Amino acid sequence: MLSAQERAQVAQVWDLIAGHEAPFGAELLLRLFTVYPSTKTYFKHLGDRPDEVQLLSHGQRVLEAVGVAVRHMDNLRAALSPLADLHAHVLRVDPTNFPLLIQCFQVVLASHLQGEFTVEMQVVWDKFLTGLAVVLTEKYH
Ligand code: ZNH
Repeated sequence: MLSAQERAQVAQVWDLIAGHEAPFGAELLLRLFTVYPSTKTYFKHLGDRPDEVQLLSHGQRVLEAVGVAVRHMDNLRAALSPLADLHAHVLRVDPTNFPLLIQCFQVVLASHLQGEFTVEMQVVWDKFLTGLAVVLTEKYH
């Protein structure tokens, strides 16, 4: 899916995020829930306005999973199989929500990394996250 050079570029950006999974993840969720309120329907147990602690804790889990994906770019399907089962069979998250999360993730990256998140980096991250979403949503049928 990604060339060796593209994988290296994905990893290069990840190195800037690693260690900051909770705050980056919390901002990702805050943007997702605010810009696309329909996504909150999957998180009813967090209440109408998830608090900072909830955002940090779930945000960290989501970003840690992205970190796992970065480390297993050559074997995404196997590495994320349990998570794909969870989203398809237990959570039943509609696949249309994934592009919304990807969109918010890119805004978080651009706003924090600024010049380091170049156009070229956005291209490879879009490809990488789309591939990740494909794996997480392919067990629905
Ligand atoms: Zn998800 C959960 C990741 C997307 C919704 N997630 C989850 C987790 C993780 C994740 C890691 C945890 C698991 C356990 O615990 O075991 N996600 C993820 C990723 C992505 C996602 C990586 C992409 C890329 N999700 C998503 C979307 C949605 C969701 C789009 C909707 C909107 N998730 C979800 C939910 C949950 C999860 C609802 C559960 C939560 C709780 O439990 O609290």
